[in-house]
Amino acid sequence: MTGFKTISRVCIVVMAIVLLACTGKPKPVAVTTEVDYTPAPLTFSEDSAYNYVAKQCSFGPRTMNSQAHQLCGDWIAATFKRFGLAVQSQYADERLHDGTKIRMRNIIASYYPDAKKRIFISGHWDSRPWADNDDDESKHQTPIDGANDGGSGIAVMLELARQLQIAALCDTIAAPAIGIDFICWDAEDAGTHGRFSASTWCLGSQYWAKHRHTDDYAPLYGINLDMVGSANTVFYREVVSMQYAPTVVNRVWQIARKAGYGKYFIDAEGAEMTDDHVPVCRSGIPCIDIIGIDEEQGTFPLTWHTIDDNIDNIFKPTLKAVGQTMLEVLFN
Ligand code: AHN
Ligand code: ZN
Repeated sequence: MTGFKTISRVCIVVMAIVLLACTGKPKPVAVTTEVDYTPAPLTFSEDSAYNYVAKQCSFGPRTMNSQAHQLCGDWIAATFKRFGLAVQSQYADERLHDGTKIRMRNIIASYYPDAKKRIFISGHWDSRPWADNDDDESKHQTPIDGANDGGSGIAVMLELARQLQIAALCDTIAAPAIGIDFICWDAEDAGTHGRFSASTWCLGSQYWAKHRHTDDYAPLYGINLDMVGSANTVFYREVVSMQYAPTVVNRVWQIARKAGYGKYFIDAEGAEMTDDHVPVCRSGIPCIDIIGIDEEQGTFPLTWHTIDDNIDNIFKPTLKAVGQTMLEVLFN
């Protein structure tokens, strides 16, 4: 009897802790060292970014080995080139967890390629081949457009590149004096479809972490963007980012707040993510992950890995909040 009581009491305590952990608001974190901040001399266009999402979706789902994937990759590379950046593609042969042979293509676009002092912004450009989180089970084998999951991060990077070209061409604007690389990861989103296995995700960034696109590449830090274009979306200070790059997280979140986007960039710790920043951090470059979370559910955005992750569910104010914050970071 006593034994049973003890066990049930332990169970209740454990359940209470689990419940608290699940339902409790994320832990607030203390804001450390203040950062200097001067508003950027340029305005990020959320309309332009939105159009870049739409364009990517127009090719069809950018799943590995598809024609849409190849054509969209060519368009991404050509667009960065059109904005005056030096573009290279890193190809590699790999296999998905189900054995499918794939040809990966990481696309790297460099602003001020000769600068020694550099940072990078990244995001994945492939889209998931299965809508396996859709309520409708008949859709679980259908590829997704990945407007938010994939498309949004690339769209923000393209618009940043366009803004950098404006800065470079405009006499009255001092363009950033650091090198900036935009890294488009491939094969992020074809991970386990069933039992979760971290190593089956983020194949492009895993490959790059072992084979950087230039031998002596040593950026100060990286910022990865993932699902930055849905409605009701906020960003928490992600666990791995806080472990490997706390000063970068602090800097970005503070700049966001000063630029007026504090309601998107929440000063609280979020969950630990399996994402493209992880292999980068483990390879010795501090990298943070700005990853969208549904503000009410505390989960991934509601269209995540569903067929509803399409252009109709892209929300310009979220693109603006992230894009303008990145522009402020580049100019500060
Ligand atoms: C997982 O889904 C396991 N991790 C988040 C990485 C991701 C997938 N981002 C977008 N899709
Ligand atoms: Zn995904």
